Amino acid sequence: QDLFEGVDFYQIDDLLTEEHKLIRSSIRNFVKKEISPYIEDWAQNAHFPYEIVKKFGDVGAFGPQIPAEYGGGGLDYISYGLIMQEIERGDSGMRSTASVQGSLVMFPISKFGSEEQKKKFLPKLASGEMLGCFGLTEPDHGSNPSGMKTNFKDMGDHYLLNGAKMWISNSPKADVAVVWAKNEEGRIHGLLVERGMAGFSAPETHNKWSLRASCTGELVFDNVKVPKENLLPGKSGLGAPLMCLDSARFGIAWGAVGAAMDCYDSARRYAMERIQFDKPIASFQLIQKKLSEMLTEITKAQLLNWKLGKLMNEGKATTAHISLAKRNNVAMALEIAREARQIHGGMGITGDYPIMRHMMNLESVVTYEGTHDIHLLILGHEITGIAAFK
Ligand code: TGC
Ligand code: FAD
Repeated sequence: QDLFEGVDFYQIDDLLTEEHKLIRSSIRNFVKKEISPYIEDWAQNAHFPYEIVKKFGDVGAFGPQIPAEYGGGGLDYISYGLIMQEIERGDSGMRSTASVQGSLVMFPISKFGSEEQKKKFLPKLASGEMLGCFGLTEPDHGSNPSGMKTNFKDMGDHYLLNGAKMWISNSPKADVAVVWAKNEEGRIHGLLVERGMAGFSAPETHNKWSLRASCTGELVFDNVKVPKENLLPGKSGLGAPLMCLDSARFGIAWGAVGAAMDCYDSARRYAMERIQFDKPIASFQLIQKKLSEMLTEITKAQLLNWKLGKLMNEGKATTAHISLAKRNNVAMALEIAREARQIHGGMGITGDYPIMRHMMNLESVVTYEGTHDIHLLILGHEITGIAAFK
């Protein structure tokens, strides 16, 4: 049974509007009803529950921060963050499905798409009638996407796309893929590649120990004829996908707090109930230390997120601001998951508690959307003006 009520030690709720709290409570209820009762089974069975896509659309989880004009939610970034936080409290893989759709598929179409592309794709992506994915990473180019090999040639009346992407969330089930590829001059552009185009396939990646309820796959392009009207006209260069990542990484900074809260909540309950040496284990100082540190770190991360949300709303957030929060909060959540696992003792490795699932999920979250160390180097670049990546 999902008894979670939220973590708000510093009355951070006072910083939220009534609308923020309403949105959070509607998504919290959604997670209690539609995700928490089933997630352990889905994850154990490596099952992506495709029916969740329509349900996410109905509850407004797809593109809440996208302008309302084409079906987005028209909400601010704090609302978006709260939605990601609540979904990831349920499961990081479920949050992946929602954040890829909103920040990595709807965002680029909304920012860089033509009027026709917006009309064709955004309402269906928002409602969950369509699922999308985002193809940047390649087998040989993960942290360094600028080296990508996927390319397209101008054939007069269409483009010819070749190459492959790897580790793509949602790809096996996606109706449309936002694919980043180089033209003949080596300039990166976004192309909308649709399911069913000849030469395009999206095989699933199996045997993951992490994000087991999310479907991950490849994108393979073998002489795919892409209509010219499927090129995103509004922006080219690596800056275009990196702008999308700013939005998605922001959502992850909030999502990680959700996963951390769930681990903390479960550990606190368990510590109060589990008797050893004739006392609840919560009586022991070492357990109290773990719980106190968890609450401290969650509270710090909540404040970080709230202020980052304000900066996003004001258009003042930089990539480095976002890197700091994504890096800090995901590492914090992973540490809390590990400590919570200790508090649960042997029970912590079972599916009776959410801990091990969160812990394994967070091993992906700490790597995708820029690894822990890449975000450190983004901050190092900001501090010194020297890019240490290359
Ligand atoms: P760099 O030289 O720094 O930048 C290239 C060009 O982009 C411009 N730029 C930006 N523009 C807009 N917004 C931003 N945030 C921007 N950041 C950079 C920059 O000004 C430059 O423009 P120009 O005109 O001079 O060309 O690029 P670099 O090649 O040195 O790379 C920097 C680095 C390493 C930080 C970057 O490549 C990086 O972030 N790497 C990590 C890759 C990554 O995060 N991949 C994520 C893939 S998607 C994913 O994981 C989804 S998981 C989703 C889920 O399931 O939830
Ligand atoms: P690498 O880049 O090979 O890095 C390996 C190690 O080397 C890391 O520790 C890294 O920090 C370190 N390293 C690399 N360069 C440097 C450097 N200059 N200095 C110091 N250390 C360095 N991608 C998408 O495009 N779309 C998706 O939807 C998507 N979903 C994903 C879902 C899952 C489950 C996973 C696991 C990944 C997903 N990714 C996606 C890919 C993800 O973004 C990449 O895994 C990530 O960017 C790292 O790339 P890589 O795995 O190739 O690791």
